[in-house]
Amino acid sequence: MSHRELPEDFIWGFATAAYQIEGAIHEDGRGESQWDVFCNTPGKIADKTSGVTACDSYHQYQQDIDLLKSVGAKAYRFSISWPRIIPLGGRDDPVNEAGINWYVNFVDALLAAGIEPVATLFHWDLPAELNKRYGGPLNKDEFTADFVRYAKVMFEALGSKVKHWITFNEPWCTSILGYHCGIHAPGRCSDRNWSPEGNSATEPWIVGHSLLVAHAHTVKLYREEMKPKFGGKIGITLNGDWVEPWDAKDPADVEACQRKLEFSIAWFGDPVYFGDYPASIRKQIGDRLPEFTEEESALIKGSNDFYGMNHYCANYIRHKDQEVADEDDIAGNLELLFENKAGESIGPETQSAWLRPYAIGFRKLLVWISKRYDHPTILVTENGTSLKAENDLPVDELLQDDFRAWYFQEYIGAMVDARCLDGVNVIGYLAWSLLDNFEWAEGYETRFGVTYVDYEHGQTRHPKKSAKVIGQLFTELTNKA
Ligand code: GBH
Repeated sequence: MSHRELPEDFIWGFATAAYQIEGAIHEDGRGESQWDVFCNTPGKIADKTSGVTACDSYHQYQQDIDLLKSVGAKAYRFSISWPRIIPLGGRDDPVNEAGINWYVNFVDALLAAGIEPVATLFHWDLPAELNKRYGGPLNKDEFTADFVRYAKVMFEALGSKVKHWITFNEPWCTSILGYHCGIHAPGRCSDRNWSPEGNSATEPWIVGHSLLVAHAHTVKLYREEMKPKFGGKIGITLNGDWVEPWDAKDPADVEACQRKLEFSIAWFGDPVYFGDYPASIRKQIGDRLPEFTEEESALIKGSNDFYGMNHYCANYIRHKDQEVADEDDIAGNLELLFENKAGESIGPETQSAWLRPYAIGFRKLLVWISKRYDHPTILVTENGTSLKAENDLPVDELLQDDFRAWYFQEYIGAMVDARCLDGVNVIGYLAWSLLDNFEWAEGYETRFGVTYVDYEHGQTRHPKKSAKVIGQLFTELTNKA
């Protein structure tokens, strides 16, 4: 294939997540989510908001589908709210038919519009009851059994309609943000000024382990019971940013870059493709890192039909001189910086403190993943940006989001290069996000949508320039026969 073309069946579209867009948290028998609890805890969400209404997509889903159609999108990634399906969460708890029906209707509406559904089973909204009962993913066996049962219920309801399934969205975020920094639900960490409970040195590693084991058992079930009947594919979505050395001439910084990729990506990727954790993590974390039993290791190895890739930005990495890493270090004993030794910035500021665009990093990371895991099929499940102070703009200016349009042009271009020039097997791309939405601890002040959502006037939707730009780009890229 020559430069700058994508196949006609390239899966492109947009992504969202249930808690960030649905609202309607008390409707149709939905149970309590750990994010309801976290948002109700004073001091946790920047603008003191929650997902109580969000984008109201529970009611306005047809508008969402119309938006997708209007730009020509081929696919839509959404997540399923576990507490809508099994309000208390557990394997012996009642299933809520009304919750299941909502997703069945929604998927039927997507299919009627000619849009392929990509479903995520877990985008962070754990039924709150499971934390109370046994600590959620801190308890591997209970969590795995409950998650597999929930997955089975959804496979049975949607197995004939949904052909791409994602077990967990960004296990790194669940583990680190939820149990190390405590800035996401359930908000646990060692800092007693922030959380009454938690241990930042041990719990993230336990939680990550549980998620991997639950993923493996869910994939086994899908492959045994669903695949023969319906075909379809299943994988896990991992987040990961690119890295450049602070001092490219210092081998310790170059080495630290690899370590950073291993601590953020290979922590989950290596078990999924090789059956065990990277040596660098084992070395630093020692016996705080759980071990896979032989059975678990065999089960988890090879448990991706495709690699779900979320990617946003890049950092400069500088090694630390201290020999022994701090006990609560989770990055690989190094510093993340926005400037290199020469004082050059990695990319422009956005509204998100962690996000600096650096599009060539996307291409480099696609190649890195492709090499490390022997050319897996990659589905980009998220990529996007916020804009500095976008929320303060008058609406007419906000709709002209040139910066976001530029970001997507650069990043999609980098992906096309990775596919066409480097031979990376990327089969799809889902932009984050279809809508401005509840940006977790940052509330609604940070917008990631290609659609402006007017929270003050009935959550009405107004497409931004970037929506059209993405539509045009993919239409061109996929139409060159
Ligand atoms: C995605 O995560 C989420 O899947 C999505 O729900 C969210 O809305 C979207 O990004 C935009 O944020 O706080 O300095 O430790 C993105 C991956 C990785 C980005 C961790 C924030 C936090 C770094 N995230 N990162 S820090």
